[in-house]
Amino acid sequence: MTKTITLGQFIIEKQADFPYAKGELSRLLRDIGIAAKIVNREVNKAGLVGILGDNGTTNVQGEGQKKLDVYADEQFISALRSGGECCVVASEEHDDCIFINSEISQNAKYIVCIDPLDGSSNIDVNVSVGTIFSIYRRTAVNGPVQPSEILQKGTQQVAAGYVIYGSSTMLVYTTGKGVNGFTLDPSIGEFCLSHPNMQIPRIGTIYSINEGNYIKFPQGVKDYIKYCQVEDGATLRPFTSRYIGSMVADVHRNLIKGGVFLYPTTSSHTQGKLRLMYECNPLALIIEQAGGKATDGFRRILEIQPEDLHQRTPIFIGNIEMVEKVEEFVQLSEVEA
Ligand code: P6P
Repeated sequence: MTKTITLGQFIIEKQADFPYAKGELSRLLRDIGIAAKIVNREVNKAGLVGILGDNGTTNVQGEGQKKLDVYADEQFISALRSGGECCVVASEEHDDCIFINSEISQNAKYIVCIDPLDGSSNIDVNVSVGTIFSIYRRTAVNGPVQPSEILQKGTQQVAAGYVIYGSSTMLVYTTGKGVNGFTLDPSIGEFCLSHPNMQIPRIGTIYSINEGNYIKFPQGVKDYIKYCQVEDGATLRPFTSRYIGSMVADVHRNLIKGGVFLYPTTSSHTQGKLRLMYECNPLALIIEQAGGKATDGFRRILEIQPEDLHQRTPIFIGNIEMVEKVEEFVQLSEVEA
């Protein structure tokens, strides 16, 4: 019988990885874990209480907000506000950053970018949804937080993670020293270590893309999709197509089984659809830490210098070998264009 290690115990044990840490990051991760359990409770009973359906409002993206979108956003912001370790929250659900100017947060040194409930269009049909978070340290020692402190490259993240509300609820995170996964045990209300030191399989045979957009894709992506479908035993093709439409779920599956997730530019999303700060950067850090790769077809996602809080980027993320094959097609078609 292996010893049960809870998320809280694990965070404290790993605190030694950061000799100068005084526990603030540990407490911040704990606060996020608590909010995740509260959101999980509502997601799991969404069909039973009046929390399904539209909220009748739209977010900064102009997307209709689901009641659970708003609920999740409120819960994570409340946990970060009361935890005292976070000075700014940038949420998908808000146009501008939320500055936390409370007495307990006056010396807070962390900035959190969050997508409180990603894939929420799937909620009403009982498909996995997720929370994605990214944590940066302030670059100034004190004084009001400047925009440059918020728009940091993904390489500057001190931690990143996601929660997937699926057949079980898992919290997966990294502080730059490997990736660990925790499964929520409802009988004790704790996230317990279930996937230590996660590594993406070196070989992948799953490609994940919304092929309904095929005619809108760049030629290189079209060529890659056809490459996946060609019979070639030596390269394990044809690959399997799997697309959930919830980025956390698609990336999590590939982390476990191997594969590549693609959300390229399209004629209707000329910069890509997925957001850099609170979707692509955190998932890119996790996948890189798990031995994979994440690019926009030309550049490492984590090296993109953000210009705007809600900016979008194309993303190809998964096994190194599969991502590099996508890059090959994308870059070749650029040269030929
Ligand atoms: P499409 C969900 O709305 C989301 O932001 C991601 O979770 C998901 O990967 C993507 O959009 C799905 O987009 O255009 O395929 O419906």
